[in-house]
Amino acid sequence: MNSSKRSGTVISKQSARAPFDVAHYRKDFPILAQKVYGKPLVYLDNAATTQKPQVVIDALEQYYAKENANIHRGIHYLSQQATDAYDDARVTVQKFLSARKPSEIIFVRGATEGINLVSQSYGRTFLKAGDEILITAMEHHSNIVPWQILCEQTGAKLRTSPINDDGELLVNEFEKLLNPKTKFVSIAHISNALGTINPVKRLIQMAHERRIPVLIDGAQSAPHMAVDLQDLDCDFFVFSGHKLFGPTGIGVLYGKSEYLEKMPPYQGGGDMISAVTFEKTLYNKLPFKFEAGTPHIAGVIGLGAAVNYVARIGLDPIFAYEQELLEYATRKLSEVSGLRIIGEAKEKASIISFVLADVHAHDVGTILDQEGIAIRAGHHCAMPLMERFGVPATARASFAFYNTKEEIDRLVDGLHTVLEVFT
Ligand code: C6P
Repeated sequence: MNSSKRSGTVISKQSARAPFDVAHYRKDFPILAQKVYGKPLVYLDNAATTQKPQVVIDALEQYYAKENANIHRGIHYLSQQATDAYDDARVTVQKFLSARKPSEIIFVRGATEGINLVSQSYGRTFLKAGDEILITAMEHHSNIVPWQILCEQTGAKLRTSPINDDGELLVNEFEKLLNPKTKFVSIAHISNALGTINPVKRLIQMAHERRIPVLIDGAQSAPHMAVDLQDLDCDFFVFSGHKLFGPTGIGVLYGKSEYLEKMPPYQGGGDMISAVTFEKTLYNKLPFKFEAGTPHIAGVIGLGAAVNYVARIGLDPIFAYEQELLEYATRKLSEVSGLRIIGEAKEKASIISFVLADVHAHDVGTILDQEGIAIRAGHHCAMPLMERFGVPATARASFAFYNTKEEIDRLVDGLHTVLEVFT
C-alpha cells in the first residue's frame, strides 16, 4: 500500500519514494536522546501519545513568555497577539484537514471530548427512542461509552458492526446493519488496538446513500496519514493534538457547518454568546458557539506549531516510511517464537498488538521497560475488542516517523529477554 487513493488519502508516488531522513528528524525531538535505566530510550508507545518536537516546545514557551493574555476579549496589545496566534492555528488546522472553512474547526480537549460533544449536542437533539446508532466492534471506549450514555438518555439503541479474525470490518455486514432506524454512524478511521485502517470513504458513502450522518474518529489517522475531509465527506471528524506531536489537553472537532448550525451549544459560558439577558441568551456564531470559556490558548498555539511541523515533512512520506517500519517489524516479530500478532488486516497502520506465549502482556511491558523500551500493555481502552479475540490484554508497539529499524531490532532482542525470564 504505497500509492493510490484510499480512504480519503492521496499518497503521491513521488513523495512516497523520496528517501526519508529519519536521523535528521530525530534531532527535532529532545526527549528521544535520553537514556532510561542507562539504556537509550526506544519509544514505541506512539498510539498512546507522541513526543514533541522542539518547535512545539518553543511555541508554548514563546506564548507564555511573550504573548500570554486572554483572547477575543482584550483590546490591548498582548490580547491581540494571543488572539491572532489562536485564530491562525484554526486556519492551519483547517488547511491541514482540507476542511471548507475555519469555522468548521472547533477546539476541544481531545478526540474524547469531540465525540461527547456530538453525542450530547446532536444526539440528544435529533435522536429518539427506537433509533439506532451504528459503531464497529473495534472502537475505543471513547467511541462506545458516549453513545451508550446517549442511549440511556434517549432510548436509542447501539448496534455493533462485526469484524473478521484478521481484525477487518465485514463491510457487507456493516451495510446490512444500515436500516431506516439507523440515525447515526460513528467509526474509527484506524483501530488503536489492531492498527486496521477502515475503508471509511466507502462506509461514509453507504451511510450517506441512506441520509445517515457519519462521525470519523481520527485519533489514530490524522497523525499518520493525509486526511482530506472534503474528499472523505464525513459529517464530523475528531482527533487529539497530543497524538499529533502537539500538547495534551487540546484536540479538534470538525463538523460540517450545516450540522453545527443546527446543533445547540454543548456548554454555556463566556465567548459562546452574542447577547445575554436574564430572560434569554443569543448564541455566538460558529465556531465560538461551541467554545465556551477561556480555551486552552497555549495548547491551540502548540497544536498549530505541531501541524505546521508535520505538514512540512508531509503526511505522504510519513505514511510511506511508517509502512516500511510496519512491514519490517511484522516480519521480525513473526520470527519470535510463541508470538501471535492480534490484528492482521491487509490495510494496516504502524501499530502491532501481540501476545507472547503465555506471558502476561504487563510482564512483557515491564521487562521491556527495564531494557529502555516503552510499549503499551493492557486492553487499550478497547475491552470489547479484547473479548472478541479472547485475550485479556495485548502488548502493543506503535511507531512514529522518528522510529528506526534499529529500534525494532532492540524490541525483538527485548522480547527474547522476556522469553528467557519466563521459560
Ligand atoms: N487511544 C491509546 O493508547 P483522547 O484520550 O481523547 O486523546 O483519545 C481517545 C481515543 C479515541 N479514539 C481512538 C481510536 C484512540 O486511540 C484514542 C486514544 C490511546 O490507544 C489512549 S487509550
